[in-house]
Amino acid sequence: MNASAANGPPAPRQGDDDNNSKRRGAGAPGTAVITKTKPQTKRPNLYRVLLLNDDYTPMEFVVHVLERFFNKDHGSAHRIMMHVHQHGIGECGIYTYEVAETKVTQVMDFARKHQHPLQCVMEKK
Ligand code: TYC
Repeated sequence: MNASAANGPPAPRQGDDDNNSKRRGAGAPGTAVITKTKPQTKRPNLYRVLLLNDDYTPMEFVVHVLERFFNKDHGSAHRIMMHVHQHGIGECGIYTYEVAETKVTQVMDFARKHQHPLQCVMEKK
């Protein structure tokens, strides 16, 4: 058995050109920086914000919520409210995670403040 096999590779000596770690960075002879070729446009995860039906929240309150927090015009807000009323659940909008979370919190806080049981949730698309 030779010395290298028993003890691992020999430690590089100061001034030993090819094994000197001080010369291993970009720009050292015989090295190159690998250039990324992948486009840096990653699509964000998107989340649906949904309203749930209940028997107590007034229809006009739900329409107001859709206008106020989801920027719907009165006609669109009324149509979405009626969809939720008839089908039990409906989509208010699609947003990135933090925006969706903020909408849900705003709607839940506003409903609680007015003592309505309206529920708003988000789900990953
Ligand atoms: N079902 C409610 C009523 O008849 C209206 C309603 C619609 C409530 C949509 C919640 O998300 C909702 N007053």
